[in-house]
Amino acid sequence: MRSPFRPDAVPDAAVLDDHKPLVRTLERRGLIRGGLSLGALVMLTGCDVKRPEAVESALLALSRLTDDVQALLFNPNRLAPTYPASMILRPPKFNAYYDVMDVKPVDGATWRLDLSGLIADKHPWTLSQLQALPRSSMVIKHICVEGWSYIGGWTGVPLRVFLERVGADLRAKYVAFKTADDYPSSIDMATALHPQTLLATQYGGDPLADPFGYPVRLRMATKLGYKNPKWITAIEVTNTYPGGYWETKGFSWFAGL
Ligand SMILES: Nc1nc2c(c(=O)[nH]1)N[C@H]1C(S)=C(S)[C@@H](COP(=O)(O)O)O[C@H]1N2
Ligand SMILES: [Mo]
Repeated sequence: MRSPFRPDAVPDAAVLDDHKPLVRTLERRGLIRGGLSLGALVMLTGCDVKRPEAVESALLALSRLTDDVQALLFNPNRLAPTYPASMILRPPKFNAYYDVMDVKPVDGATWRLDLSGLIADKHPWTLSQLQALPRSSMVIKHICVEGWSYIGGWTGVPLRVFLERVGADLRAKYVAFKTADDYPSSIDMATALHPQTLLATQYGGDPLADPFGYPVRLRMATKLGYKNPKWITAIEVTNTYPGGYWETKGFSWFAGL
């Protein structure tokens, strides 16, 4: 690594040409966007572009730093916009890292929610136990990075209520989720405690349909679509950065307001 912001670290035109494939790879992986020049890349990372691994790990470190700054700026009291119930789209739009035909429904009767990490009472929860907790509803916009959005109506126990109930350490940094389809995900504690963060069990007043996460999915008004895991099977409270399915592929971890 060279020290950042050294003008002599900017490579000449020939080197730039040589490394167009690197820039394209980084773009494809979502680490940089919009034809950022290689010179800018060197300025940003302080790295020798002849070592793609160094550039990539520096960009990942930079993106983690951005996550931390965004988490600091997160206002726990600011509410995302909500909409009238008449705007709820039925049925909602589907997305996953595979086709809707390949959704494997979860059996709500045998489903258990496993708990681990910094939680006092780690007993697994059944669906009826979860449904007996106080509920809250919200009509919010779902925004997917693939370029579409819809207004949806979600009901479930606020994650804060659940975390308090099981004696989670609310000073821990992360809440991590596992899902039935192997789509790990995680959020910062401030977002976990935000009033518009629900363990949703209903859409538009009905139980979630299979494609949308039955029996339980995370639904947050303050974050992009991919941060909302469906078919949750386990929750962990931890101080160790857990990452997530798209985050490991270079997408922003914070990804929210
Ligand atoms: N378990 C799981 N959760 C997931 C995904 C997934 O592939 N698996 N995709 C995410 C993405 S990219 C989006 S946009 C939303 C889509 O949720 P929806 O089908 O309810 O619109 O779910 C998110 N949660
Ligand atoms: Mo998405």
